[in-house]
Amino acid sequence: MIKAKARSSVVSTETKQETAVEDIKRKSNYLRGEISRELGNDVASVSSESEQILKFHGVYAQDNRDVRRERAQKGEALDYIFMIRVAIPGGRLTTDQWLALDGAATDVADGTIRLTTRQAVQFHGVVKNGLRPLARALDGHLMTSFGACGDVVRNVVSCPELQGNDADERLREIATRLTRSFRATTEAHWEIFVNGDKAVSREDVEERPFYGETYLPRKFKIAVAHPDENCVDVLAQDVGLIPAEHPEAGHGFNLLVGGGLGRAYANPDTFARLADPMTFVTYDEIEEVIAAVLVTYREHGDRTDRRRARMKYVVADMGFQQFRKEIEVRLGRELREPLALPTHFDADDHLGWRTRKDGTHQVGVRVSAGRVRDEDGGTRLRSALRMIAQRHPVTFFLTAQQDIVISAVPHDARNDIEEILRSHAVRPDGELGNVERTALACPALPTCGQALTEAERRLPELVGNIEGALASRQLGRRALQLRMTGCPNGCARPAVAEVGIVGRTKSTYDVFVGGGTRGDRLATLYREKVPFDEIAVVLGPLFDRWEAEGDDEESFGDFVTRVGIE
Ligand code: SRM
Ligand code: SF4
Repeated sequence: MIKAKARSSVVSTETKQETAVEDIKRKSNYLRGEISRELGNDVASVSSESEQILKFHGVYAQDNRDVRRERAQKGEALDYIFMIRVAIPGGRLTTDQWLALDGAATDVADGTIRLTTRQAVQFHGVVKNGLRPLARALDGHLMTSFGACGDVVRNVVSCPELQGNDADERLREIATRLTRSFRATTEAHWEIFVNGDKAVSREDVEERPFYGETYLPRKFKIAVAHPDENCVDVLAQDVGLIPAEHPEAGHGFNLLVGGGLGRAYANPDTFARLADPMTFVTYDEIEEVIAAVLVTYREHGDRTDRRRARMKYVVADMGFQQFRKEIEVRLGRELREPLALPTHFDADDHLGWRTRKDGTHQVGVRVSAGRVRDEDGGTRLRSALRMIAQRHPVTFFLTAQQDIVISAVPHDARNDIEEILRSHAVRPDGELGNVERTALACPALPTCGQALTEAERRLPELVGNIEGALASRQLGRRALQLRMTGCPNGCARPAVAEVGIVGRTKSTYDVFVGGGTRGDRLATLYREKVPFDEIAVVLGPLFDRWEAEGDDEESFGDFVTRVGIE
């Protein structure tokens, strides 16, 4: 059990009332609540209390927003569906696990597998009586949705190159290790979803000290970057870890705290924030220091306003130096100074064929907006991945760019995998457009209850418009990082993108520019409330200047930051 002392040097004077969610958590008997009973009834939806607790189990209550109006006009109830997010530490999957996910997509979901920006997997369109069979299928293949959502440490993200690293087992296993160390210990999920209802009233569970009966004020995100590249957006995390070697302490990690990208229009006191480097930790110290961060967050996070409950606000409100001191008080010792951050940190897209040090091969495959499916008359990626998993004992890595890397490919399997991809119309990376290659979009409509606008469904069109605008200016060969979301929660991380398109009203978007592939700079608001069809047009003057004044090697984000935007 990880211990962190519950003492604090800062006393809160807040007397505002806690949100209703806190009471729901407290009364849930460690995440049980009434879920078991409600899963057994014949109502298509669940109560609002169960909706909150279900999130900890990786389950989101949604409705199909495409048919909302039509059903309301007919006086019909909403079309209730559930989204299930499966936590995949470091995005690593065996072929057996992939085939189980593929089967579930047909058996209980809408026929698609959605790869997320945090290397997890989502199923959409699941009906209530599909939840238990899905949980059991996952459990049977050593996977779970438990802890993929909710006010806990979420799926731990890690660069696929670290995960596939044969030289250092500690780095290879780091995401799994941190997942185990910070996963809630309640047995609720297995009782309710997997093994039956045998211990619903049990109250003697010992939960982790940094969770307790109300868990964290909000979600908490950890990512482990590669020492040389930032495909995981390590500065956007509550805790970011970058492998490094300390002159005296040896191998370990630079540990950063206080990142987060979500904002809310309704609350102007919300903002995106990049993490600050806090200290260097050795392998032996990681859990102890993160546990101290979690206890500090648990005590100081704002439980009166969920929009302002993330740890970045604790760090910002307390001040980074005071926050750091707070951790030292809890640990009872001084923290080491952090080391300098890497300078060459451009994100690797991990696409295309590469030969690994051990002589095996890997191929990174682009998955548009992370949606693995078979398109009518188009790319049949789902069938291709199924066939590869059935024929070859490779390893799959999901990336934080919503893509998939087929790794550990023996030399004699390479041709067959190439042929499978080709015959299913999966385009090789060399044929991808320069914007298409790294563009991200969140699911948004019709499943996301928070979406103001479209994102995933209109990404291909937006990519086409922007690639067209670049091509018309001799910029067609230049890469540009585009990220699009249906609201300012920022699930596809537009706040650190070269071009971030963020849903603002039902039919307009805010346009941000100036982030970049190093992920070390926040984008700036360039134009507000732009209709979809005008997005590429309003970017035109910036593209003109980039073409005329930019250096050949200068990225769009670096250029607009250097010259400033108007
Ligand atoms: Fe997210 C909420 C999808 C990564 C910030 N996110 C949601 C929900 C669950 C909507 C909801 O609360 O009802 C979305 C589900 C929609 C659907 O129909 O599937 C959703 N978020 C996603 C995913 C699937 C987007 C994707 O395109 O892949 C990503 C799943 C990650 C995972 O596997 O765990 C996803 N979300 C992110 C990220 C990026 C990241 O973590 O690297 C962010 C910004 C970073 C951050 O957390 O600051 C992000 N999501 C949010 C927020 C804003 C939280 C805040 O600070 O206020 C919300 C709103 C909320 O939690 O209430 C949110
Ligand atoms: Fe939904 Fe907004 Fe996240 Fe998109 S960014 S998935 S619209 S919460």
